[in-house]
Order: sequence, then structure tokens, then C-alpha cells
Amino acid sequence: MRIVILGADGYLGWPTALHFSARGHDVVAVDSLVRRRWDEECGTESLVPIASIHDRIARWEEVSGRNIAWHQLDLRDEVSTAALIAAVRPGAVVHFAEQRSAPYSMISPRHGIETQANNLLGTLSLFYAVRDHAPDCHIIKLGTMGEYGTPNIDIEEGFLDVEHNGRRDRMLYPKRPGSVYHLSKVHDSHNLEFACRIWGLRATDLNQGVVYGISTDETALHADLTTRFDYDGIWGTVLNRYCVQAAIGVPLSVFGKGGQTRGFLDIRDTVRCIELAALNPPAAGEYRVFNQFTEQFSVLELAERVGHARSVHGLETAIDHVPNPRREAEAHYYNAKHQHLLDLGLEPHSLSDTLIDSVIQTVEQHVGRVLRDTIEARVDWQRGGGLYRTEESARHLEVAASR
Ligand code: NAD
Ligand code: USQ
Repeated sequence: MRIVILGADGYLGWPTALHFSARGHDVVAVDSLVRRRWDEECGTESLVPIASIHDRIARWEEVSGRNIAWHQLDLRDEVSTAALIAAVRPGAVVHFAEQRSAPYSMISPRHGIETQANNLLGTLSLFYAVRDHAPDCHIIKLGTMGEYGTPNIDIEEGFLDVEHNGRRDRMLYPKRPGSVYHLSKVHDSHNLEFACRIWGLRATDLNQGVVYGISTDETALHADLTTRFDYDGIWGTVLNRYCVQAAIGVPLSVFGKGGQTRGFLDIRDTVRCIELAALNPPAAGEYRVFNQFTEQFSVLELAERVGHARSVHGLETAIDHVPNPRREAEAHYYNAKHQHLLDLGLEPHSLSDTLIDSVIQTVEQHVGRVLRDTIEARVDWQRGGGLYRTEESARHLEVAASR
């Protein structure tokens, strides 16, 4: 299959590009590299050093004998995006290329607007390019479980059968997201459903849970193939943050009561889920939704799991209930369906002490790089703020980058 990976320089995009390349597919990697600039703006950095995209691709060719084509492109540039799709005519496009941090989207009006503009416009530009130049191409779009929020009923996979005044219909599942970022994903989902219904495109919307872990079969082959690992209060996701906190001996930061329950999955399952979606495309005109996670935990349970994994080695781990900077329910009903990917053959990796240990060991190898000032989560959902650099130094960087 000829497959385009958008956002191929990111945490998930890079391992996915390698996963497809290793299985003999022709991979075209695309990224604007904006994430590396956002890190500079925020004063954050991947814990594990990551090679430049050129060095990564060269190393992969040396290790595997396989070539990955590379294009630097901002997806919002609809002319260049159309030219790329017309030239490659891919069988599938995997779309990871978005601003993906909820805290980043809540820092200021500029950050919220930038998040929605980047995500919505880039995604729309892709839909037009596919419609006009590769209408059979399967669009595999990364959505998020947070689109649903935490409703007091079971979460279905994308659709809800509704009976109203004696009549029945199948509607898109109602969404109630908790950040401007998560809201951008809701808007994307509506645009994608529209593109299938009106233009006859075929698409899979993968409502993915929170990903943890750092290593896949391919990234483990060489240090230059490592993917990024975020742990700070803007980009770090909860379990990855807990592993860093455990490694440096600071208390695990459970926000509020800790009853916030979410779907989670191992990064090895992310790449497999994308592969399963790609190998089993929907029909032309079909918009389908898979909930992409393997287990659900509350964030307090997760902290306790990390504490348990440490205690097996005789190490004590403190858990702090810190004031929650977000607006979210801290005790709620949560039961989200996730059957479709299992039906396609997913064999999930469950969260184990071994996995937690291995992530913590990787952290320990790079412990000297931990930027301790960036661990506290500072972005307040009401007041914003929270950059680790001052707004002024961030603005200087912006100006320098635009020159
Ligand atoms: P990431 O920030 O590591 O990678 C995203 C990549 O997209 C970056 O390399 C960035 O430079 C690129 N990008 C952003 N906007 C772009 C644009 N307009 N044009 C071209 N490239 C652009 O993020 P990630 O963690 O790999 O997440 C990838 C996708 O998966 C996102 O859409 C995110 O919403 C979704 N997702 C992630 C998680 C998670 O836990 N990491 C969970 C659920 C869903
Ligand atoms: N949390 C803590 N302590 C922390 C960090 C987070 O208790 O130190 C809590 C948060 O309050 C939240 C939960 O953990 O209730 C998850 O937060 P997160 O930062 O791990 O994840 P989130 O902001 O939801 O975003 C991440 C990715 C995003 C993806 C989403 C999947 O950054 O790209 O879309 O996970 S989901 O949550 O299913 O929508």
C-alpha cells in the first residue's frame, strides 16, 4: 500500500511510519515540524533526545534497507497539500498532524485560536485534496475519546440509536469535550462525517484514549529511531508524567480527587490499531468510528499502579492530590465501548508492572535531562497562563522563527 503519514515527526506518527515501512508498505512522511517550535515556545523538551527527521529517515534506511519519502509541509497550505496528494495518489492517509495538547489550547486566546485554526483548517485542506485527487483514498483520522466527555450513559462507538416521539434514528453520538483542543476534534469529526456523506469519501475516525509508553519494535532498533517522550505540564500525558515523577522521586500529581476515568492504551497498540484500520478499509461513502483504547482507569488508580510497581522493588512512592487546574468531573460514571478493533484482531497489551518498570528505566537513563521546573502543571482552565517561558521570550522566539 502507498500510505501518507501526516504528523510523521511526532510521538505517534514516527513509530507508525516505521511500523508500516517495516511491513513493506511505501511510506510518505509529512510534517511541518511545528511541534519542535511549540516546544521552544513553551520551554519544554522531549525527555529522550530525538534525532532530526532527516537523520531519523537516514538511520531507518541503514537499519532496515527501506526508504521513507519525506515532505515538509503545513497541511493548512491547501495548494501544497493538493499537489502532494495528486502526486502520491495514496491508498490511505493517516492524519496525526494536529496541535494535540489540551493545556496548550487553554493558555491564552491566541493558543486556543491557533489550535482550532491549525486543526480544523489542516484537516479540511486534506479532505478537499483527497476529494479532488484521490477520492478512493482511505482517510484514517486521529480523533480522541475526550470528544465524548464523561456522559452519565454508556459511550458507544461514534453513534447512538435514538428514539424520539415514537420515531428512531442513528445519530452521531453527542459530544461534550473539556478543552478547546478536544473541541477541535469534535469539529473535525463533523467535517469528516460530512465529507463522507456528501462527497462519498471513505474514512475511519479513531477516537483514541491516552497513550502511554515509549517503545515499539522498530523504534527500539537504534537510538536515532527513538520517538519523543513528553512529561511536562503542557505536553506530558498522565501515565508518562507519573513515570518521570516516580523516577526523580517527587510525588505523583493526581489532579483533585482522581476519579477522572479515561481510556488508555500502550503505544504498541496504537501502531497496530492504525494498521488494522488501514488493512480493513470502509466502503466508499462510509464514515466509521472506532474507540481506540484497551483499558480504562481512573487517574488515582493509575498512580496506585505506578506505586505498586515501585513497591515490588522496595521503593516508596508518594501520591499528592494537587488542586485541579482543569474544569472536569472528578467522580463520574464511565463505560466506553471499544469492540470494533478487537473484532479486527487487536490483541491488546495490558498495563503491567513490567511496562511501568521499563518506562521508568528509560527515564532513569535520561534523568539528567529532566527540566524540573516544567513538571508542575500550570495552565489554569479559567485564567490560562502557564508557559514555562515568559510570554515575552516566547514572542521573541515566534518572531525569530517567522524570519
Ligand atoms: P505530537 O505533537 O507528538 O505530533 C503531532 C505532529 O503533527 C507534530 O510533529 C507536528 O509538527 C505535526 N503538525 C501539527 N500541525 C501540523 C500541520 N498543520 N501541518 C503539518 N504537520 C503538523 O502529537 P502525538 O501525541 O503524536 O498525537 C498525534 C495525533 O494523535 C494527534 O492528532 C492527537 O490529537 C492524537 N491523539 C494523541 C494521543 C496521545 O496520547 N498522544 C491520544 C489520543 C489522540
Ligand atoms: N491528570 C492528572 N495528573 C497529571 C496530568 C493529568 O490527574 O499530572 C489527569 C487530567 O486532569 C485528566 C487525565 O489525567 O483528567 C488525562 O490527562 P492527560 O493530560 O493525560 O490527557 P489529555 O489532556 O486528555 O490529552 C491526552 C493527549 C491528547 C489526547 C487525549 C486522549 O494529549 O492528544 O487526545 O489524551 S483522551 O483523554 O482520551 O481524550
